[in-house]
Amino acid sequence: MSSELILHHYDFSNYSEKVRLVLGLKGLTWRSVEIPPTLPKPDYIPLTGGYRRAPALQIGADVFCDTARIIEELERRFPDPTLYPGPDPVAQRAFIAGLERWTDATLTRNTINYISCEHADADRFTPEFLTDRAALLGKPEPGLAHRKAAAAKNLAQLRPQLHWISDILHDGRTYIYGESMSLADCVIYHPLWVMDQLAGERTTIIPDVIREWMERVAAHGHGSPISMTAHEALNVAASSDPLPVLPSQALAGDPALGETVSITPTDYGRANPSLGTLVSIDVQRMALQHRNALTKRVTVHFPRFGYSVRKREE
Ligand SMILES: N[C@@H](CCC(=O)N[C@@H](CS)C(=O)NCC(=O)O)C(=O)O
Repeated sequence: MSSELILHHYDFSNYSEKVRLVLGLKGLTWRSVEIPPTLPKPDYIPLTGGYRRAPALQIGADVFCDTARIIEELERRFPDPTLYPGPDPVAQRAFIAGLERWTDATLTRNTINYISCEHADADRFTPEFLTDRAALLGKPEPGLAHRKAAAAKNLAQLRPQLHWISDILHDGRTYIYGESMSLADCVIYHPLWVMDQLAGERTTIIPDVIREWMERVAAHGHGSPISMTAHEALNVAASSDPLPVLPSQALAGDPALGETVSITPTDYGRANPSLGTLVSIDVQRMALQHRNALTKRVTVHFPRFGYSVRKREE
C-alpha cells in the first residue's frame, strides 16, 4: 500500500503554490504530477470523480481536494514542524481559516483580475486559456475597452489590501506571526505570487516591505518533489485500497451514508461536481467513493466549507 504524497498540480496555479509552500515548510518529499490548466483533464478527473480544480493530493487510493482539506491532512500526518506555531494553536488555526477566506476569495480575485486585464497580452493568456476560464467563471470574455476599466477597478480594490499586508509587516517582523513561518504566510503569499507568474514579469505594484517578506517565505522552498507521470499515479490508485473512512456525524438535511451524491463547489467550477457514494460526513468534512476502470475504488475527500452535497437520483 503506497503512502507516498502525490500532488496533482501545475506550475502557475496559485492554490497549488499554497500547498507547495506547506510541503516546503514541513520539509517533505513528494511526487509531482503535472496536470493541464484547462479542460479536458482525462488523467485527473478519473481520480477525483469529476472535480476539475487544482490541486489535489493523492495518497494511495485516497484523493484530497481543495487546499483546506489537503493542508488539514498534511498537518495531521506531519505535525512537526507545525503550521500553527503560536501559543494557542487551536485559536491560531481558526484565525488563519478566517484569514484564508479573505485571501482565497477577495484578494485572489482582485490580483488575478487586475493582472489579466493589465497584462492581457502576456503569453500565458492564450485564447484557449481565456475561453476555458470564461466558461469556468460563467462570464463573457472581456473586450479591450472593458479590460482597461476592469484593471483600474481591481487595482482600486487591491491597494487597500496591500496596505493591510504592509501594516502587518511594518514593525520589521520576519513572518506574519513573528519569528516562525506559519500557514498565515502561505495563505497571504500565493495570491500575490501569482501576479508575476501570469504577467511573466515582476509586478511593480507590490511594495518593497511585502517583496522582502515574500523572499523570506519563498526561501523555505517546496520540499523535495520527484516527478511522476499521470499514468503512474492512476496505477497507484488502482493497486491501493482506500483507507478506513472517518466516523460520521451528519447534520439535519444531509444525504444518508450509502446514497449516491454529488459534491459541488459553491463558488466556481460548479459544472464539474464529484459523483459517488457518500461514505463519511461531519461538520467540517465529507467524502465519497467512486470506482472506474482506471482507478478501481477511490475515496475523494472535501471540506464542508465551500462545497454542497446533494443526493442524486440514479
Ligand atoms: N478552493 C479551491 C480553489 C482551487 C482553484 O480554483 N484552483 C484553480 C487553479 S489555481 C483552478 O482549478 N482553476 C481551474 C483549473 O485549473 O481547471 C482550493 O482551495 O483548492
